[in-house]
Amino acid sequence: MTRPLARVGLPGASSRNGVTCPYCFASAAPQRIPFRCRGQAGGTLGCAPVLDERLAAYTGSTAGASLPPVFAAAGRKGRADCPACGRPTGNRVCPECHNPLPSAYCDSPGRIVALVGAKNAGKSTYIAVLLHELMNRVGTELDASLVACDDRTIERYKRDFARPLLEERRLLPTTASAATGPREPLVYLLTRTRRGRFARARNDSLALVLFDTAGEDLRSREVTDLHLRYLEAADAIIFLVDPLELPGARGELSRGGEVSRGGDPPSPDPDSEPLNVIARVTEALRQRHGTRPGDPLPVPVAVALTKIDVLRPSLLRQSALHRTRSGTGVLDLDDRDAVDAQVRALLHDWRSGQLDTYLGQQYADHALFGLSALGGVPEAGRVGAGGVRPHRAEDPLLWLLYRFGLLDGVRPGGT
Ligand SMILES: Nc1nc2c(ncn2[C@@H]2O[C@H](COP(=O)(O)OP(=O)(O)O)[C@@H](O)[C@H]2O)c(=O)[nH]1
Ligand SMILES: [Mg+2]
Ligand SMILES: [Zn+2]
Ligand SMILES: [Zn+2]
Repeated sequence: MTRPLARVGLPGASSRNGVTCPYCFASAAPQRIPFRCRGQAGGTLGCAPVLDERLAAYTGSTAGASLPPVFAAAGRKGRADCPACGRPTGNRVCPECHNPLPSAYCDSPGRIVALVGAKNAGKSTYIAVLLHELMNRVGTELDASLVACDDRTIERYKRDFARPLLEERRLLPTTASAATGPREPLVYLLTRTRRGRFARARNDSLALVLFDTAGEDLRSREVTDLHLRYLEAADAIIFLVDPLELPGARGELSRGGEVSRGGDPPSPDPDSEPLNVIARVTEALRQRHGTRPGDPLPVPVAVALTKIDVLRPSLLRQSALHRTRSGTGVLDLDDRDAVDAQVRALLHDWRSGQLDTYLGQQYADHALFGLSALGGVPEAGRVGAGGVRPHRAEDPLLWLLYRFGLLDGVRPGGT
């Protein structure tokens, strides 16, 4: 059913003592992370830019790779003086690929969230909408900032995600295969300020590393090692499932849902079946964790049914999925349980209970979600008339924040 993955011999990838680079997934001991001179930023007389060959090799282009030099130094409190110009800097970079490593990330490493799903599951749309929600409504609610870690992420988010979908309301083009498409992830740092019991504010950070990769690519030999390393390095997974791909779900579609499929036959490719995609990811994770096949993996997995707007209204009425999330700045655990139970019931009704069973066997902790990134059925390649109106898109991330101790859980029912 699943095919064995080529073993990726990346020294250090399995070590969790160091900082894992969210770009190339190399691991470095915190004291061995080099610095980049601040150069002439802020009108100081620092070093002039030079071509950074490691960064150019990573991005595959010399554009944007002329930067002040990188130097190794022990540093003190995350700062060091450039040996060439003497100016202090706090900018740190990955020793392998020279991409920036934000200091908040170096201080609290080990929280890489990976997003996975078969082709057409709704990944690109979800990335566009989730990031927008985090930068706006949800970010405000959580007292959290979402900051791109590099300029390429800012540009690509605008050009490939936000502008077409959110401004021009066009559906996003199908993601190119990893063999030809962009091989770089979008990298963000989500930082949340929390006030502790003794009123001391503390910032906690999480790296959101989003590869817009088709799950099918994971099977093929031409896929870059990078994608396997990505999965191996993940500390949490958001797994997106298109309910229209589940065998028993078709009867539950509202008419609009059927129209939106455009009469497409279901995908004949067994590699894009949700269970097979998650099984390939599971194998990659096992490589890193070195667990025995019978032992559950410690990585939390959020499994979300996307496009729930296509389900018949009668199915959603009075359901937990249909409600809007309650609570602000906290995770409502009663609501979480209700949604989890409802999605589990749907999976079983749709002859997809195996997916739930498999996850329960393989992972110590998995949670089920239902969401809609668009909030309505698209028509003729465009977002529906009401615009993009996400429903519960942030839920999987809130749960992961809760699991990482960045968000409190409450039971309004009081149990
Ligand atoms: N009804 C509905 N359709 C969606 C939603 N999100 C995505 N889609 C549809 O699913 C298609 C594939 O989405 P996309 O994000 O490109 O999937 P990817 O291949 O996983 O990146 C889109 O073109 C839309 O037609 C949603 O929230 N609701
Ligand atoms: Mg895509
Ligand atoms: Zn790196
Ligand atoms: Zn310098």
